[in-house]
Amino acid sequence: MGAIAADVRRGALIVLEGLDRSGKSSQCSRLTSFLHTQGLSVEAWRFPDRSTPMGKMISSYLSSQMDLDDASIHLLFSANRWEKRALMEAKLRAGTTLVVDRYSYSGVAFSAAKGLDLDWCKAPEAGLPAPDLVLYLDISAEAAAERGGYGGERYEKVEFQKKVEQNFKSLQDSTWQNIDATQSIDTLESIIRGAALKVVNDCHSGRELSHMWPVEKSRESPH
Ligand code: NYM
Ligand code: MG
Repeated sequence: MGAIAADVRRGALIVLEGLDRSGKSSQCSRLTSFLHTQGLSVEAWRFPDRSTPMGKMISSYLSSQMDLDDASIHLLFSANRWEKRALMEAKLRAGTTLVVDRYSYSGVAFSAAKGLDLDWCKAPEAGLPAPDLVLYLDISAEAAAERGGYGGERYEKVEFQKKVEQNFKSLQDSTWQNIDATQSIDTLESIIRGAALKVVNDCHSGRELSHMWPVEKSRESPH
């Protein structure tokens, strides 16, 4: 075998996606604690990462303190992932599993819901580390809205979220697992644990880190 062992037992990139109020944040913290109890090196991340200067601009845009051109804020969300790329890759290759609350799929689904071209929205994401597993917490926009209402940020409106939902569904690829998010929190947690352990194991066994966008199974067909 080769002498380069850098990718041996690398961590997994696990992303949770879904509409606002779909339960992603709770499940991300539950999953992170669980993986930690399994003796794994794991960190919880989220996008947008509001702690950086770019993230602070995004945050003021979301709270409507600042207006930005639709294309421009789209690129800013993407740049907020790119500024974390080197660190993400370094952590993964060093064996840390990352549990990430939203990623490129949110980036495309929300911006395209404003009318921007879907393929144009995907372009700046190409080359970022690709998730090994995307857990999509599937809930209708109406059911999500009934969960104690929205927080008042931009995009938190049923009509808009319906478009986001359609876009999410058109972005599904072979790394996705759809999970009915209307199930109980504990049921969801156990489904998510199982899926996560499996992918962590795959990554430990040599599954290579790939980059956005994952090749869709249908496009691999010889026809
Ligand atoms: N959002 C999130 C985007 O529009 N583009 C992106 O690239 C990402 C990561 O930001 N309504 C939207 C989705 C959410 C909002 O996210 C804030 P959160 O998870 O509610 O903090
Ligand atoms: Mg939100």
